[in-house]
Amino acid sequence: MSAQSKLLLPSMMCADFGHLADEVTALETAGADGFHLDLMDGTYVPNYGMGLQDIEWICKNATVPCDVHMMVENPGRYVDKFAAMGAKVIYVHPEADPHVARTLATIRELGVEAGIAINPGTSFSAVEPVLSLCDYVLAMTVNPGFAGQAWLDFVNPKLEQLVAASHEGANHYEVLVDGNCSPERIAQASGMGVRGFVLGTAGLFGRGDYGTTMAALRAL
Ligand code: S6P
Ligand code: MG
Repeated sequence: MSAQSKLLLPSMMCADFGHLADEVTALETAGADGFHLDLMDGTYVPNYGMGLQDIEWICKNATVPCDVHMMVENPGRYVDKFAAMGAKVIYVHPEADPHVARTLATIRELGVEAGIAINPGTSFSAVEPVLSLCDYVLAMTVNPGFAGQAWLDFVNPKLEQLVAASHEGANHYEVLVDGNCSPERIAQASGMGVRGFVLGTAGLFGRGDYGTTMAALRAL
């Protein structure tokens, strides 16, 4: 696998919104490589979050890059909003977008890195045609919409396929995982060549000091 260090990305829907500014500072001090910001429309996934104002505030005030994970129908309608907010990466779900190739191209034209987020039930072959349009691939190991779910083991072979194809032919993307990134799962997926991890309740929040926790995850 790559000798590059892991990307550790706290999922801010799991943060304490009563102290958002303090959370951002504490996580940056603890060594976060970026922030993962989830957008949910109550239609594509059965949940709502995060507020546009929250996403904008974090994008504009964080000193590390921000990724926006759009769990919404027809995400192409809104990518310009997140580009204007300063997102470094925008992820869209191909399952939610009838013209995902166009949306990925638009994201890049807006000067943002493009990514797809892939549901557990979506196969490697279903996304293979658009992989060359991606800078990042976010493999979901839980069904999107909620924190605190169990890792779905049937996704593991797809992680290996995505890593194997990541620098083949016209492809140049990094593979990240979203969902139940516990220390054990991070160790397992790192061994497969997965580069980055979205940290929610399984790996970071509610587990004591952020710095100690993140240092332990980085050392795995
Ligand atoms: C929800 C979202 C995720 C969660 C993250 C929570 O589907 O896309 O980013 O915030 O998966 O992590 P955990 O460790 O609670 O499963
Ligand atoms: Mg997410």
